[in-house]
Amino acid sequence: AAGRIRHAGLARKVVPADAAAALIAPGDTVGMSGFTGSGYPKAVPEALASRISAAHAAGTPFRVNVWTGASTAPELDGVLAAADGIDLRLPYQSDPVTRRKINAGEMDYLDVHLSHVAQLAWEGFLGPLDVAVVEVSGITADGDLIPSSSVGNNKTWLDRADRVILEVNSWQTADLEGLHDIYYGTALPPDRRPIQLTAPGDRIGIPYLRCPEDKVVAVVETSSPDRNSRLAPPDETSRRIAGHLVEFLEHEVARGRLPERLLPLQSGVGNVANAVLAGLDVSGFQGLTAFTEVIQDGMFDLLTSGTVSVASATAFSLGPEAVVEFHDNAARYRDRIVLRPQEISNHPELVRRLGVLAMNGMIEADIYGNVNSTHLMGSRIQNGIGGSGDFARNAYLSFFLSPSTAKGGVISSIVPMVSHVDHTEHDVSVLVTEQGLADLRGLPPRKRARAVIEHCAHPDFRPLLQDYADRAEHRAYGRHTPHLLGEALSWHTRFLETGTMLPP
Ligand code: 0RQ
Repeated sequence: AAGRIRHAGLARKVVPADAAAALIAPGDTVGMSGFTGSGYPKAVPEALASRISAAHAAGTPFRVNVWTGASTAPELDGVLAAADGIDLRLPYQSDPVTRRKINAGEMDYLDVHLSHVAQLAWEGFLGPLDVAVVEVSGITADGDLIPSSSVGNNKTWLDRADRVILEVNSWQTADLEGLHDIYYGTALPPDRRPIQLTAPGDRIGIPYLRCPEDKVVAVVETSSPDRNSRLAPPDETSRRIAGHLVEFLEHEVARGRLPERLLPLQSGVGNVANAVLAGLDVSGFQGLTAFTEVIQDGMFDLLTSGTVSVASATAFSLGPEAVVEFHDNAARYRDRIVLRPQEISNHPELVRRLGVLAMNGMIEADIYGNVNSTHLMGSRIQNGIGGSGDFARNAYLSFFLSPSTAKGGVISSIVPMVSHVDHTEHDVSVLVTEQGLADLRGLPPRKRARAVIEHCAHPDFRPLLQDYADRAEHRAYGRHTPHLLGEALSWHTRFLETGTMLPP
C-alpha cells in the first residue's frame, strides 16, 4: 500500500497478517470493522481462522467473540464460522455458514438494534473489548486514520479496545479522504448533549478516526476488493411493490401531507428495497435526500442521476459496476455522500427530527400490522433486525415491503399472527406487497385487519385470512384485537408439518 501509510511510527508496525492474527488469543472479544459487505478486514480474519483450525486439529479449544458493524463477507464471517471459531456474534449478519451454525445451536448470536451497539459496548456489561481489527483506507502523516468504505462501529472499537490491529487497504480509492464525518460528541447519560444535525448532509465531526499510536499493535497491508455483490435486477413483483409505494408518495404530496421533495429517505437492504429506489428514479421526484444506513446500488443510481442530491449513511454496499463508477469519479460524489458512525446514521433523535421515510423489507406481517423481519417460522434466524427498528419506530412514516408469498407461493407473508415480533403494530404505518398497499395510519385494529387482508394478501390466502378474522371477531376473548389463540399460529404449524401453509 505504497503511500497509504504516511505516519512513520505506524509504518514501522507493518507485519504479515498471520503475525497480526497471532496477537489474538482464545477467549478474546474482537471488534471488527465491516458493514453490509464493505470495509471489513480482508486478511487478519482468514489468518485467525487458520490459527483456530490448527488449534482445533491439535485438540486445543479456540474461540473468540466477534462484534462488527453489520454483515461482512465470506472472508470474515464465513471463514470464522466454518472454523467453529466464534462463540458469540453480534449484531446483524447475513452469511450462510454463520446462519447455519446459529440455527444449529452451535454459535450464540445477539441481535440488537444497530444504533444501540456502541452504547452497549460503552455500558460495559458485555465485557471488555480486547482487540479491534479495523480496515482503513489510509493513515495520514499525523496518524489520523482515513476510514474505509464503511464506518460502522469503528470509532467505538478503536476507543474501547485494549489492542488495535489496522488493515490498510489500497484497493479502496484514496478519494475517500474527506467523505466521512466522525462525530466525537457522544457521551453516556447524564452527560449527553443534543446532536446538532438538522439536515442529512450536515457535517458535525471530523473526517478521520482517531487512535492512540501506542494502542496499535500491528498494521497489515491489503489490496483486496469489498464483496461487491450484485443484486438481482427488479422482477415484476418488486416493480409492482415499487409502483404502489411511489403512487402512495405522489398521492401524499398531492394531498399536501408530504413536501414535493418528500422527506429524507431510508431504504433497507435486499432486492425489494433496491427495486423501490429504482422506481423512485423514474418517478419524476427531484431534489430528494437520504438519511439512511447503506448506500446500495439503487441509492447510488439516484445520486448519479441527480434525483437524490445528498445522502447520509454508514456504509456503501455496491455491485461491481457501481464500484467502478464510484472509484472513477469519487471526487464528484464526495460532497454529496456522508458516511457516519452507525450510532449517528441510525440515531433515533435524528431519524425523528428529520422525519425520515423508512422503507424496509420484512419476512411477514400479521393482519394487525405487527412485523417479523428476522425469523422463519418463529425460530430460524434469517439475518437480523439490522437498522430497521432504529428507523421504523422513529420515522415520520414507516413502510414495510414484501412479496405477498414466499417459497413459490406455499407461504403467505400475511398471516393471522406473526411468529416473531420485531416491529409492533405501533411502529408500522404502511404495508406494501405486489397486491397493493394498506395505509394503517389512524386505523383501529379491526379496520387494520380489513385493510391488510383486502390490499396486501395474496388471492390464494385472502379468503382464509378473511375467514379467520370473521370467526375471531365473534369468538375472541375480546373484540379489540380479535384472535383465536388456538389457531393464530396454525398456518406456521401447518407449513412445518406439510410443507405448505395452504390447507389440504
Ligand atoms: O430466502 O433466498 O432462501 O429464497 O427470505 O427474501 O424476498 O429475497 O427479500 O432480500 O428484501 O429480504 C426481511 C430478509 C427480506 C431483509 C429480509 C425468505 C425468502 C428469501 C429473502 P431464499 P426476499 P429481501 C436496514 C434495514 C431485516 C434488516 C433490515 C432483512 C429470503 O429485508 O434482513 O430491515 N431485513 N435492515 O424466500 C419463509 C417467509 C419469508 C421467507 C422471505 N415469510 N417465510 N421465508 N423469506 N419471506 C439495513 C441493515 O440493517 C443492514
